[in-house]
Order: sequence, then structure tokens, then C-alpha cells
Amino acid sequence: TFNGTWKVERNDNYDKFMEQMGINLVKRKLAAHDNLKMTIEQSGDTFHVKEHSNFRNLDIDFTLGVTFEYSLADGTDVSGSWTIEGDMMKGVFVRKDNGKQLTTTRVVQGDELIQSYSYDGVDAKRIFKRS
Ligand code: MYR
Repeated sequence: TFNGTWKVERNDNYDKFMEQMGINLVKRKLAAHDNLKMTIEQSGDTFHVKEHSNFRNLDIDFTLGVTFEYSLADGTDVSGSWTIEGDMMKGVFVRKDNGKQLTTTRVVQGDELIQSYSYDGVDAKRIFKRS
């Protein structure tokens, strides 16, 4: 279900979320229009994700339930893991600079992939379409 190429179409409360993350206004304005595209290839418990945006191109490999390191586009380092519960991917990550938790989920509904983000009491969503 998650497999495929997904292009961001709209954001919900993403600016507030990034503000809570401590990202400055200029970066937030750029990030709101980052043209993020993700190609997700799942095979069993292992995932290969190709991330393309105005900021960077990145390949990420991870296994469900296994902790890995990831750097956000602004350079913030996190570590954590993804699991799957039912038809939802759930990610729990911890920021290395302040120890605070960042949670995220992915769910496919129709031709949309909805990724939610939660940090320090602020929730946001990014909605992707298959491309
Ligand atoms: C992936 O599956 O795409 C790789 C691992 C993703 C980790 C997600 C961590 C949360 C990203 C939050 C972005 C917030 C930008 C301010």
C-alpha cells in the first residue's frame, strides 16, 4: 500500500509545527514549498525511501522496529524507528539536541498518503498524491 511515488500536495498547520520545532521564518517559508517527493519501496519489514525536495535528495533504509538516525532538512538530527500497526506506519523519533520526542504517522487513504507530525503539543499534516 505505501509503495510508490508520492508528491506533496498540501499542508495542514505545518507552519505552526515548524515554528514549534524552532525553525526560523525564512526557512519555514521555503519548507512550505519544498516540493517534497518520496518514493517508498517496502519489502517485508524493510523499507527504502528516496526523498527528493528543493533542499536535497536522500536515500534512507530502515527496518521496522529498528532504531536509525535521520537528519531533518534543516540539519536537526533525530533517532528513532517506524513500526506498523494495522494499516498505519507509526514513527517515534527523539531529537538529539534537546531530547524531545517527535512522532509521525503515515496512512494511505484512496490515492492520498497522509503523514501526520506531532511535536511538543503541536500537530500538523502533509498530504501527498500518487505521482
Ligand atoms: C522516512 O521514512 O522518510 C525516513 C525517516 C523519517 C523520519 C521522520 C522524522 C520526522 C520528520 C519531521 C519533519 C519535520 C520538519 C520540520
